[in-house]
Amino acid sequence: MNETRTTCPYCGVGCGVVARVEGGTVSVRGDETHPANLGRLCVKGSALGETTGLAGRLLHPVVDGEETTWPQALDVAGERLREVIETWGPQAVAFYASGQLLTEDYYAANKLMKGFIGAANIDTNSRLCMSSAVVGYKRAFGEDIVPCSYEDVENSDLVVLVGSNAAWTHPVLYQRLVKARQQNPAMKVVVIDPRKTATCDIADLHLPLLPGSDAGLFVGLLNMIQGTTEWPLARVAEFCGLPAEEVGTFYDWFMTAPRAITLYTMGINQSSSGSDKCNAIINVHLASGKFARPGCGPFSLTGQPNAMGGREVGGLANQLAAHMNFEPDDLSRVARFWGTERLAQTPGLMAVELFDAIARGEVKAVWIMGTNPAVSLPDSHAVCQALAACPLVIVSEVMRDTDTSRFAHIQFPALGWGEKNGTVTNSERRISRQRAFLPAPGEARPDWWIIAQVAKQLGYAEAFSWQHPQEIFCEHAALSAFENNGERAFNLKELASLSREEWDALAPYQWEAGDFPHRKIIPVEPEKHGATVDALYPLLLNSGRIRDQWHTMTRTGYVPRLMQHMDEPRLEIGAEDAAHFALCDDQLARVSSPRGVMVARVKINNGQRAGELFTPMHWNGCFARQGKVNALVEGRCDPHSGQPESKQTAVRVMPWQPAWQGDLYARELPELPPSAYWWRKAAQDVQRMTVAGDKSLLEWVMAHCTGQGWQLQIAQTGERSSVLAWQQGELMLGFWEGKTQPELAQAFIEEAFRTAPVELAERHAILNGQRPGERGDPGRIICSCFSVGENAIREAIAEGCDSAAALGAKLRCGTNCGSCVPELKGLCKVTV
Ligand SMILES: Nc1nc2c(c(=O)[nH]1)N[C@H]1C(S)=C(S)[C@@H](COP(=O)(O)OP(=O)(O)OC[C@H]3O[C@@H](n4cnc5c(=O)[nH]c(N)nc54)[C@H](O)[C@@H]3O)O[C@H]1N2
Ligand SMILES: Nc1nc2c(c(=O)[nH]1)N[C@H]1C(S)=C(S)[C@@H](COP(=O)(O)OP(=O)(O)OC[C@H]3O[C@@H](n4cnc5c(=O)[nH]c(N)nc54)[C@H](O)[C@@H]3O)O[C@H]1N2
Ligand code: SF4
Ligand SMILES: [Mo]
Repeated sequence: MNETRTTCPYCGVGCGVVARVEGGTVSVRGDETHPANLGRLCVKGSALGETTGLAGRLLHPVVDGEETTWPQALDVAGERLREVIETWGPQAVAFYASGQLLTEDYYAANKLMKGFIGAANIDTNSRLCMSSAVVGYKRAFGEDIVPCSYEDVENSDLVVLVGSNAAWTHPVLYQRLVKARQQNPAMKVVVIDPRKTATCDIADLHLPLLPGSDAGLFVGLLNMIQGTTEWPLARVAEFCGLPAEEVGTFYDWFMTAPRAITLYTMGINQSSSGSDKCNAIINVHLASGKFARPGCGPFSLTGQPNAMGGREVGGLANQLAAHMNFEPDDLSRVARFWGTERLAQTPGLMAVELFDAIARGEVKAVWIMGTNPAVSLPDSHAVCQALAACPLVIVSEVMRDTDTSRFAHIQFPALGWGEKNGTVTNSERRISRQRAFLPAPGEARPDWWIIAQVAKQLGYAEAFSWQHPQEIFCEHAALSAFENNGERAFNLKELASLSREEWDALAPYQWEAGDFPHRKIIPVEPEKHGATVDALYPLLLNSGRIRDQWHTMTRTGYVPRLMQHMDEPRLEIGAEDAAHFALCDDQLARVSSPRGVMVARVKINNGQRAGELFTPMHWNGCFARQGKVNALVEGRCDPHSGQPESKQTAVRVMPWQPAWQGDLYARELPELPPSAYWWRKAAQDVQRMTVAGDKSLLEWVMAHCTGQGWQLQIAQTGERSSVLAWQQGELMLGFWEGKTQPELAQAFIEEAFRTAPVELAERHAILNGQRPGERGDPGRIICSCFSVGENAIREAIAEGCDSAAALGAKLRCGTNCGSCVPELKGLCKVTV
């Protein structure tokens, strides 16, 4: 049977996926045999089949905007890189890589940069993600070792989630927790997050602490464990803005629970004192003995599918390779192993520094692989300016058009998920295979191959002569074991001599964490965030993830099913703040900081603390005009880890009432005039944008359609206008605008684009945007798995369904991946 066992390319849970190709369509299901998920998948994982199409893919090398051949592109890349190195030295070159590369790709990039180009300027998007966690572990254990497994989460008495919205970001692990808690009623769950998130759904206690104040909470707990008095309850309560009783309850639970585990992610790491916060968490586990035994420990969850693999190969600028550092013995060992005399001797530039160095003209060539820094780095206007001024920008990508690739001089087409072949390591140190089950499209090539080819161009053919990823993996494993007499826990000796067949068949493999011979409590002086809130910028903007999108949306943003839950950047704000700043639900607002501005639609949410806003990190220049939160975020970093404080930015907010708003559907989206704001939305078999502006778009749309030779059909009633453009009975474009957002029957309109010719009688209804005699709008889609909208859910509640389970029985919502269950419960509460 045509089935392949592989691994999900999204979050660090690292679920096993069984992919099946039948007649050109890909379907997936959870792999029952994979220890990370035992058959489960979340919404994103189960929609993987819908992301394997080739629309928008980069399928050929591109040099200076022109498609070209591989030999030509490699020649040019080699020549231009050589010129920079010869003129300016190796420090003028940098790689910016990604926790989404496979271990083999990552190893190759690290070896080329540090080992042969001879500078350590290779950093990765993991700097923005878990570099603080790495510093925390290294300071505490002497090595970057995650001391927990998923089973520990299930077998604990107290599960503390800090700065983690796992219900949406590590959904399958969260579902394992939900189940474990059902089976063990004595288990308690504490969620520590300024916002009330979907993760709070199962919380026995939610501590909505002041942003950035987590270290105070954990230092206070350490004080209690150690019996010292510097941080008594009252001081902690004040520092964290929490009621003392609630802090006391948390401390009691922690002290008395036989086993406790703390899961932490971006609310901790993405902070100007993130490393200290990680140690504050690790400290309480070390001091209480809730460590290195089942159900216990400080568990930093990795975000990306291979963030951990990146740490293993040494993909950060301040690591060497295989858990070795820039120290004399390590340097000598790695140089001998790689057979190089050019090994970089000192750490390189970290992400934010790296882009500053590009801006200053010190780094003259940057090769970006598997990440989209024009969107995801803080202060993105400055990042874009740096890229625009950089003499050589090379981008390895799967997509043709991204915010970053718009600056590329050379674009290398990489193989994507389902096509590439290698390994990834998940949050619990488990190495799994990503296997190819689709043919390589166009001229796309594996990232490791591209790196090896460029290495050859630079004269290092011998060290990069691999023919297959298994050879790279075995070399990496051998390096981890090389002269390793037990001083490095990371040791893949057992895997170093796998044959190609054995590597290909490799079952999920968890490496041993060891017994932590070095355990150090690191003194922490709690600090808050570094953002300055004042009269001009009175609010704190928090940013993070939504349930169904992945990062900069290059893969998830084009899938209709994954856009249903939230199809525009929303600005979440509490009701009182909304009233104070004259904002209504669903209205547009401008949010600005001294760095930049974004436009988002207001969503009143009383889960937000007063003075605080939340908006997704995902939207960018391919999906909206001014929807990018990092335009506002400052590049303020942790001094030890270099990780930016992406979670706290001082901003102000103003309502924006555009003169008109509308929806545009077209077979191909036109480029709108600069006066128009737009949000690109995934739709079935047609392109869609919501638009708004101070000047009506009607005339512009009509002129555009006439210019194409299409026939127009126009309606204007009161403040509403609509235009349909026809070509031989086929609908080419539809545009609806009004003072407020027109309500349209989306499915009906999509269907019209699939029908040819459209009956004359139907056309009037289409012009109205409504299916005759039917209520058009299903409401916001809550359950993405079964496309169940809010309207149907509210109706069912009105008819007597009073729980998520009852809704599931009637409408199926929430019965597959379970991610929407918190929202279903929320609707039951509100509506009843
Ligand atoms: N759906 C989806 N899942 C993903 C991803 C995705 O793009 N989409 N990306 C993956 C990646 S790479 C990562 S790194 C993970 C991230 O996973 P998470 O860290 O769970 O996700 P975020 O939404 O970035 O942030 C988590 C929470 O931190 C809270 N927070 C903000 N400030 C503070 C604070 O001062 N203290 C505390 N305690 N909390 C605070 C925010 O309110 C937010 O709810 O998700 C992974 N999973
Ligand atoms: N304000 C704010 N900013 C943030 C965050 C936040 O919470 N708030 N979170 C930060 C975090 S934790 C992270 S991890 C980053 C994520 O930010 P990015 O890494 O910039 O986001 P992605 O969209 O995952 O970028 C991956 C790119 O690689 C491409 N790609 C996919 N597969 C392959 C492949 O096999 N090979 C190659 N060569 N390319 C491929 C994709 O099309 C995409 O363009 O964002 C960070 N930025
Ligand atoms: S939980 Fe993470 S790894 Fe598992 S299916 Fe969802 S996105 Fe993929
Ligand atoms: Mo991340």
